[in-house]
Order: sequence, then C-alpha cells, then structure tokens
Amino acid sequence: MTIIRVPKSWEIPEQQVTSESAYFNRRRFLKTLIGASLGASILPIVGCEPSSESQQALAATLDTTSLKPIKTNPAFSEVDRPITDQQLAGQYNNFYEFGGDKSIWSNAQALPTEDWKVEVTGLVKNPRTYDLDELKKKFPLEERVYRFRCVEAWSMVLPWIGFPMKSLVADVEPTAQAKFVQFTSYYNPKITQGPGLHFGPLPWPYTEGLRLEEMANELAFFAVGIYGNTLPKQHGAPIRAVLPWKYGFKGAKSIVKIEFMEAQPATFWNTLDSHEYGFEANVNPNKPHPRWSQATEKFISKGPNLSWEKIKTLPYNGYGEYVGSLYV
Ligand SMILES: Nc1nc2c(c(=O)[nH]1)N[C@H]1C(S)=C(S)[C@@H](COP(=O)(O)O)O[C@H]1N2
Ligand SMILES: [Mo]
Repeated sequence: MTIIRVPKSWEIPEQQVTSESAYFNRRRFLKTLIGASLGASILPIVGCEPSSESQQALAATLDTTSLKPIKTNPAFSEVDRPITDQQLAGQYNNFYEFGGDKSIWSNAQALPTEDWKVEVTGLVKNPRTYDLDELKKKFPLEERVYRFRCVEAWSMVLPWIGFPMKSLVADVEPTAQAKFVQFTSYYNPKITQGPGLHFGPLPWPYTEGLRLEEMANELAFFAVGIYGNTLPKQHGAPIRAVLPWKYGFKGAKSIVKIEFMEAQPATFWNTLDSHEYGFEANVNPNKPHPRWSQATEKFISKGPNLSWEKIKTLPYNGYGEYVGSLYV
C-alpha cells in the first residue's frame, strides 16, 4: 500500500503548483491530490499547533551565531510592511538542491559550511579566494531590511546582515572587458540530493548572474546573516546574494564562486526555461509571467502561523529610486 502523506496543518501549503516548483514537485502534487480525496476520511485530523518536536528542531536550525551588535543602515531600516516572522521565513524556503517541497529547512542542514571559501575569478585585476572570516572582517557588516518578492507571487520582508556587493567589486577591480558577473552555488550530488522527480537533467550547479552595473548598484548585497545571526543553512549559508528589486530566484544561495565575464552568463532558471525566467527578472507588476499575473502578491504577514495578505506589487519591488536609471 502506498503511504499517503497528508501535510500537517501547520506546514505551509504550496499555494499553487506554478512552474518554478512544477519542475520538481510533481510527486508531491500527486500525493496532495490523493490526500485531498482520501486523506480526510482515513487519517486522523492533525491539531492546529506544530508538534513541539518539529518546532524545536526548526528553532535549533535558526539558533546560529549572533552577529550583534550590528548597525542598521538608516536608509534601509524599515519598509512599509512588518518584518516577517523569523520562524516562518526559516521554513518557507526555496533551495532546490535540497528538494522541492517545504521540508527544505530540515534537509538543508546537511550543507557543510565549515572552512567556506569563495573564489573570485575571471576578468578582474585581483583574482583571489576569500575565506569567509576574511570577507566578514574586510567588509564592514550592516543590517538592511529589504522587501523580498518571489517570482511565484509571494513575498516577505527580511532583515539581512551583510555588505554591499560594490565593496567586493572595488576590491577585485574588474577589467574594462568585464560586463557581467556569474554566481555559482555549492553543489555536491552526494550531499545535495536534489529533487527526486524531474524529466530531464537539471543544469546544476545553481548559477545566477547580473550586469556589472547592477552588481555595483547600492542595493545589491551579499548576506552572511539574517535576524541578527549568521545565516541558517536553509537561507543559503554562509553567503548568498540578495537583490531586492529582482525576483527571488536571482539571489543565489551558498555562493562558492564569483566570476566576471564579458558575455552574459548562463543561469539555472534561464537555462531551464528562458521564456518564463528572463535573465533580468526585475519585479514588474505590469509584465505578467506567461502563466500568472505579477500585479499582486501574497505577503506572508503574520507569525508564527501562516497568514497571507494580498497586496499590490510595486515596480522594482519599491526600489525604483535606486535602480530605475539602470533600465532606461
Ligand atoms: N542555490 C540556490 N539558490 C536559490 C534557490 C535555489 O533553489 N538554489 N532558490 C531561489 C529562489 S526561487 C528563492 S525565492 C530564494 C529563496 O530564499 P529563502 O529561502 O532564503 O527565502 O532563493 C533563491 N536562491
Ligand atoms: Mo522564488
């Protein structure tokens, strides 16, 4: 007999199977269908509260090293919406190297983050490999509260800790030929299991990219922390990209390599489906995704239990004054 797994009520449901996740969670989708028809009658109703065991397990993954005291950049100390609850943000993740459903937070604990190194290479005057402590010492850390908008029309507000990408750009000095940058995420098929079900090969490792002027913009940020602590693994420890005017998939997690290039680099989602995931991927309420509108988003507003609030999506996710001039 097949074991039907009905999501516990405290688990955050997939709001819909849209294409970013559709590549991966067909099996889950099928299970959900079966669950919907059979589950209610044959399985006990699960209580409304998370089991204290999983709640504790989640809390333990969020209990990383404190980075306090940390100064908040006054230009980014708040937005027009409240900061998302830490426990919600720490369990509602996308990190497809660790699966396609919402147990990623747990699976991602297998990521080995000790002795992390980031190789900076390509068209730069000073190519070099930084270890993480060096990066943190060299570039003063600050906190920034940013809106975060996934291409699948949900959003949060997150308090990142890190440093502007432009500081690293200045340190390595791209040459005149450098026009683009590519970020590569950690990938080891022995550790990152990857999603179980997919029709074809996936273009691992996860890569993303920017134009050099985008990277040098004030907003572009490398995060090494969140909520006052070092990054939990599920958020892309120990260093990930945060680009608040772009859809969330542009923010590569667990970066091991940064390469400066002349031509536009290949990226994970763009390689899978260039029609649905453009390279630029700026948040734009007037440009629908081929299969859904981007005019509104579901803001994950309260915690620790999930509650969605439907709000209007802002051009450039509300950051037009910083980045609008890059796109005229
Ligand atoms: N390496 C890697 N980076 C990734 C992803 C991924 O699957 N792998 N998912 C992206 C997507 S689709 C989103 S919405 C954000 C989610 O970040 P969060 O889980 O910290 O909220 O990470 C982005 N970075
Ligand atoms: Mo996303």
